[in-house]
Amino acid sequence: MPTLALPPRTPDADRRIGVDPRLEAVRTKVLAGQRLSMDDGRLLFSTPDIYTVCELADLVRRRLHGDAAFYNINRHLNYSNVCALSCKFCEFFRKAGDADAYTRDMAYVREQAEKAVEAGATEIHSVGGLHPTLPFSYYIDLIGTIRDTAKRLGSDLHVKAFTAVEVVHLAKIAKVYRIDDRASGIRHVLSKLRDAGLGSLPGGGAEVFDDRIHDEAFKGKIRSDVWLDVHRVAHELGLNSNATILYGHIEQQNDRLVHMEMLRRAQDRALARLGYRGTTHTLDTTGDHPSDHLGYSHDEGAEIPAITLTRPGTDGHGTDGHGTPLPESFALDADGRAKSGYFQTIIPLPFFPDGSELEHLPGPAGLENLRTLAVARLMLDNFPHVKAFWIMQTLPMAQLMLQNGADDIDGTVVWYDITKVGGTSTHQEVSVWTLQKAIREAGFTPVERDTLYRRVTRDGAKWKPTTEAASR
Ligand code: V47
Repeated sequence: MPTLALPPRTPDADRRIGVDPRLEAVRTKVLAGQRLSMDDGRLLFSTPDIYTVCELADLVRRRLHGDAAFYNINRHLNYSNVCALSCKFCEFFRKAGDADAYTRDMAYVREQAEKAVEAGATEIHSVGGLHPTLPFSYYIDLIGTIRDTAKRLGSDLHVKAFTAVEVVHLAKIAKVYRIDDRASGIRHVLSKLRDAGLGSLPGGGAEVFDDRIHDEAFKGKIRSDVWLDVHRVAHELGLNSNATILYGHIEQQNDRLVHMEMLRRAQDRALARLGYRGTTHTLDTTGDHPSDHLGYSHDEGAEIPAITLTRPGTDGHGTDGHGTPLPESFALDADGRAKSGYFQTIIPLPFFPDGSELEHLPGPAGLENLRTLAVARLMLDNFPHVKAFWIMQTLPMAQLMLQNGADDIDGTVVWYDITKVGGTSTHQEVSVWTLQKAIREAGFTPVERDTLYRRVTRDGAKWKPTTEAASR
């Protein structure tokens, strides 16, 4: 029998909704571009005044991106659903020998890459289960096949592939993973993948950074400290990455805030590594978990620079043609290339219980989704982008989210196996026209981006990124 508790109702949910005067202090900070504390975050989650929360998130979003809203033309390629793990929340995994287990060969990968190029895609997003027997060379071939196919057809495809848990699995397969020095094994594998043509890491597998919840719902998956290590090493190697948060299952709202704080801190470090300076800031851990939950136990409470991208004055200069800012941290280096090695976007993922072992849970609904995204925009002041992944949020909800903190809705996708919203089909494709229409209807200007958020100019299926600057 399930023993997991339902998430609590939003406190004060019965009260009539008016302007919450307690949010004035948060507004003052947001207007001044100051970093919000964990207590501010708790208020943003608990106040009945969701309108003000959303208004503030929209203010920050517009400060960064004006009326631009990003989408891309992409394809998801799940190379295998065979997985050594059996996470309770996952409906995707199969065991080898199951009737619907699959592992794609290179002929299939080539065919998908050809179709992607024909459709004008700029990106292939490829993840899969932790396959127990595929050799490391398979993953190198996967990347090489996609890249070579695109090149042969006179185009380019960015390969965004492998969540942190897969990277650790690959290090184990390649026999370079050592518990007492995990960074070197991770670095070895990521260097090989990068040399083969890997362009960036997707944000999956983070779930929620709490060891207790991890052990309950995601047992066997890497914990937060390892997930953060993988992304840190990727950043050190110059690979950008994304981050997700999976919410609305057995976690509490405070767990989401701890997750955001840990990501914010990791991003401070990534940006500092790239040479950007912030204001000195002591981590606010009041009432949170013990230090090991924060992933960086060795410097708990230490002063670290807070690098805030959302302060006033980021607007109105260095514009991208839409009167919107290019924060200094995304300026070009001496070679005219965008500096790389940081988190690009946070992607809040609402939990879908259907088909998983947690099917008895209700999953989050609309307002909770909207609020979580808005809080992410406000707390993650050093993340340039917030993505409303339309596949999981639905397109109408993604439109609302554009008005409440999000600046990106992801792409054309085509096949998506991990969750199936409102049905059983993995074919979940929208046309560029539909994405643009949704963005326009929400009051924004659609901007096609590549994986690294550079604006795309194109002539039919042929495309190239703008060379002058990364788009924040
Ligand atoms: O890591 C799995 C989540 C993630 C369920 O980086 C579920 O641009 C809800 O990370 N209900 C994979 N979520 C998806 C992902 C992603 C998606 C789009 C763009 C990017 C990016 C990354 O999906 C997994 C897990 O957290 N997930 N099962 C479920 N039942």
